Amino acid sequence: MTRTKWKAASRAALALAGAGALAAGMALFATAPAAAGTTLGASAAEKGRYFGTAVAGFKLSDSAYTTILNREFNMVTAENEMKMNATEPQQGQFSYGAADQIVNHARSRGMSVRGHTLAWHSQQPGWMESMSGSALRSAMLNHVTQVATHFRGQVVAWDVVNEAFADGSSGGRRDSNLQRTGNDWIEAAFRAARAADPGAKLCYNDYNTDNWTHAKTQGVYNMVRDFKSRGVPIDCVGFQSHFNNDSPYVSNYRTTLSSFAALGVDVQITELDIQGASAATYRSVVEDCLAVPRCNGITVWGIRDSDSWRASQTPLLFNSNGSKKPAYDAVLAALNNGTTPTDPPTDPPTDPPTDPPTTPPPGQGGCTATVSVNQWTGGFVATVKVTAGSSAINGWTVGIALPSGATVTNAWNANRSGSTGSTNWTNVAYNGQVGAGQFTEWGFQANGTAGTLTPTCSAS
Ligand code: 9MR
Repeated sequence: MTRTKWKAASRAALALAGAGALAAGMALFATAPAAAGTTLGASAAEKGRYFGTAVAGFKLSDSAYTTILNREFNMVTAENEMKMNATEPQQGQFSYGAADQIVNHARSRGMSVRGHTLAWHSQQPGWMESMSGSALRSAMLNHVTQVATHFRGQVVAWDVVNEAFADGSSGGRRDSNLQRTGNDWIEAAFRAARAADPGAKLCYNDYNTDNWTHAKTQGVYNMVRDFKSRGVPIDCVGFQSHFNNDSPYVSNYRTTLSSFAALGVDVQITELDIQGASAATYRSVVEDCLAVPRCNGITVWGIRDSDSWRASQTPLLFNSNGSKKPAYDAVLAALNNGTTPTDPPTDPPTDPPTDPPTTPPPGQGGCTATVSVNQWTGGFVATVKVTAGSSAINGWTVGIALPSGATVTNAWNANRSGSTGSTNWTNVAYNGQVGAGQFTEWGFQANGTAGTLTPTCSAS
């Protein structure tokens, strides 16, 4: 909690105490600031974000590795196991064992999963590398459909298309067998992914798109703007953010993140590593994400330096022996916002609640819930945003009355009671703690018609 937030929380607590409404949980809150998170995942969750890592399936038998993974992270990306060559090694023969192992490891421990990746010019299976034209287009779309269907409901976001733009000054597409099937291959992939898993956020993911002035960044930006204007189903943009001496962190990174977010997409830092692991640079990256409300999470590309694809650059948060590096401390502090010199511009208003004294607000500063619906004939996906009020909350309950004929079939990032009529939803382990003014998102899929949904929210 920042000093500003703590002051606001104290004032709110005192106001309520004066009204004789001191709840048991509030007594704790009034005497000490809410504990800062002590792990990356918990601290990110307090800011309504996640903190993830790439996981290599064969390392899940290494207990030093899984100890850190299970303790620190609440989002997982399969480093290689969901790529096209891993999931469809022979055309039409799908192989999910290695990916399922990672997904099960993560989800059974309350972590979420980012899917990486459905369509890419690299790491294609041999049979696909030698294909072209309409046969390749069909094979690619079938791959997207099959894989997204297999993981439907288990993956919160997909890198639908990876690295489709060219390096250098052109700002255009990269040449590849997929690109040669027609410029619309990317939007075709997104439409197939949406149809197969309407509940997953669909992202475009790339590297060297961090510098706002680079042609490649502008090329991706123009594509996303075009997709949004034409209704192509894109929800998010992933910035790999592999920073090194040739492609360093730049101070306009925050401008890049906020400019993309202004197009109406979420932004995520998907493969972060920094040559030499400068603590100051890691801190800047985290601060930049926290300053952009739609930057909803950060994933580092591996746990220990020895796990990195660029191990000799020692770019990660843990030494090869598993100990925390100074960069780890900087990231945790930035997430907790404890030592940052200035508060990020997203701080909520500091006024105490204005409820009349006879109506104690729920929880501490309470919460609000809003819902957005993506309706199609016969079904819909509802994305629900829970925003904490003037104080941090430790848990939330959302009530949603569904119209007759609507039946929930699937949900993510929330526990559910009821699937028709009055439904009640509570936080899962990793998204109950939401900082003052911050938010977390979850959702569900249902048959039928949503109509107008009016959620209620109460905090604990
Ligand atoms: O870290 C991955 C490494 O184990 C693989 O050998 C490599 C093969 O292409 O892919 C690495 O991950 C890449 C990711 O999938 C996409 N962005 C760049 C990553 C680093 O190369």
